[in-house]
Amino acid sequence: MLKPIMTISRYILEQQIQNPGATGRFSGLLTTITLAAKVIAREVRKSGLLDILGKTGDVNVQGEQVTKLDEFSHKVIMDTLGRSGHVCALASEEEESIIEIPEGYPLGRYVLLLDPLDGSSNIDVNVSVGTIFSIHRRITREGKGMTEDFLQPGHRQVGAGYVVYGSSTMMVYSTGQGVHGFTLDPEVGEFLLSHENIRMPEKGKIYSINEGYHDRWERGVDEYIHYLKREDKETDRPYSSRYIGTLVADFHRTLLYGGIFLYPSDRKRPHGKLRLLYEAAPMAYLAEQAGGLAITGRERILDIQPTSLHQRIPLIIGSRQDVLTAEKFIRAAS
Ligand code: P6P
Repeated sequence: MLKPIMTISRYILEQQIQNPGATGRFSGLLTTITLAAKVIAREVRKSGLLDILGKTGDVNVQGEQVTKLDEFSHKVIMDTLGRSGHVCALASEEEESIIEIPEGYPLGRYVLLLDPLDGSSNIDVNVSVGTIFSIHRRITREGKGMTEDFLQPGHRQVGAGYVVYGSSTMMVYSTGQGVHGFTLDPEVGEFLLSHENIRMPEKGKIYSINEGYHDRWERGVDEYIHYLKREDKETDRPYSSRYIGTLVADFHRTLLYGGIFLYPSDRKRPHGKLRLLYEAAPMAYLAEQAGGLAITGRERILDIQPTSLHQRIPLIIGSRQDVLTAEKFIRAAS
């Protein structure tokens, strides 16, 4: 029996129909993001065959080596979304300041924040990478978007999602009505609904953290990770350890299988490594929409009032019970 074919474009429209006040602009923005994702997916899939692997020799605002695929993904998104008429400005991990819409193009009522290619250092060894996006309604009244349109707490996002370029290409997003996953069928050239209403398990059996930084961890994190490693049948311990080193891939596994991902603050990085606006906040939005939690270790990610575009934040995210246990260890030790 053939499953009904539900494309992401049709799903977005069906969600819009359920929202009587919708104008279709937000649907248009989401659909344009799927176009950019398809173009990036095509290049990622062929990257081993094209002169698109490796580094450009440039360093981005984060002080990180820019890969050719970073640059390509950034350009694709700027070209498609920048001229879509849906946004009044964009912000990208690859650019120091916000990106204005080219002269002559209409300004939309949303702003879009992106990590165009998360985990790009993994691309040369064929490990999953991803694109992360976050959407806010503009707060300035008119004209070009301003930085203040971007510095909004995560709970005000109107949409967020990611694309994971792995064994298959999947797009996962939420607009506040649950979390839904779509798998790209390259022959059809469409993202097809494959995971409707994803719910994160209440508790998992996998923890994900870069153990190489063990000596830098604060005591509460150290004690929590040791707790997960101790044998205890009652509480399903020890947990398994999985760490891919690409946030999108580590989060995608946590979303589907449950468990916990941690990139905590440590002695070397008192604010952690991950960026609040276009990494932690969109993932926190998805986690909570799927029944999970996301904290810094002491406060809810979605409550944080951003102070700068590229600010870093500690991230502890995953199954509700696991995140609450981690928070208990961290609070008890501080
Ligand atoms: P580390 C990739 O560079 C990234 O920004 C995230 O995708 C990932 O979770 C993290 O950094 C990995 O950092 O320090 O463990 O290599």
